[in-house]
Amino acid sequence: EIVAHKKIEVAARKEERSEEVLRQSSAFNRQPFSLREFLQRPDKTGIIAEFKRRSPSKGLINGEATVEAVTGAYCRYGASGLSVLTDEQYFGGSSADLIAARSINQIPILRKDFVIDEYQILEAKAIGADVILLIAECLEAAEVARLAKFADSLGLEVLLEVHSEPQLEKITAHTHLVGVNNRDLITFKVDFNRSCELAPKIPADKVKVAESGISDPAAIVTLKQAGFQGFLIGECFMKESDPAYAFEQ
Ligand code: IGP
Repeated sequence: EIVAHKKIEVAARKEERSEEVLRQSSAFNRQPFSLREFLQRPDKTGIIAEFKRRSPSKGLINGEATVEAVTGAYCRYGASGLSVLTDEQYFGGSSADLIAARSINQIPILRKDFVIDEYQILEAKAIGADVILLIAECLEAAEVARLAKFADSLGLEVLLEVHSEPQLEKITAHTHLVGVNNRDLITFKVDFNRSCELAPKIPADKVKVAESGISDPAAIVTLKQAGFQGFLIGECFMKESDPAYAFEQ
């Protein structure tokens, strides 16, 4: 259903703005930051801090916070990377949010959206993103391979999100990071052990990212022991009136 909706949305945007125009945007020619590298920096926390106003599972999370204040503070408190939702329909995000985050932060930014088409990867680059998300649940193996290769050719890193063991077969040479989503995208249930179970099965040359439902430092310690170097956290910060203060704690 999400995929069908995205296809319509992307087709409309293609009409509005040609690939040529995207390639001419000033951000298109900047040198992207490497999330892989930032996640390994000893002076950073390994946290990929997310800006998310609402979600299908939780409804409104934070309607007040501004992207500049929140991402700027995430960055100062040692986030290794930022994740900015650009999906409007389900998450209340936009490209404008990512552009705003880009304009003030010098760390990698993940464009968080449902990517199903090369056009969205060109858009990601044009708005200043460094990393794209590919969700194994939404894409065939051949589609993951094609989209990952395209992103890699533009110098963007690819985070492949998996939720079950068979999806690990969709990992390719162009997948730089593998994220295990603890939240089931259909039932919305968070099963924290998901990350720990799948970690040993992820190829050793990929940087491992644990996603969703992380809300205490003890969980991060456990996940680090399981081999994770990245921790994607949204709601735990965003549900506070001051998301960045939550990060500092
Ligand atoms: C963040 P949480 O539980 O900390 O807010 O989770 C992130 O993992 C979650 O927003 C997410 C997501 C996604 C959102 C993971 N995969 C795919 C949209 C699409």
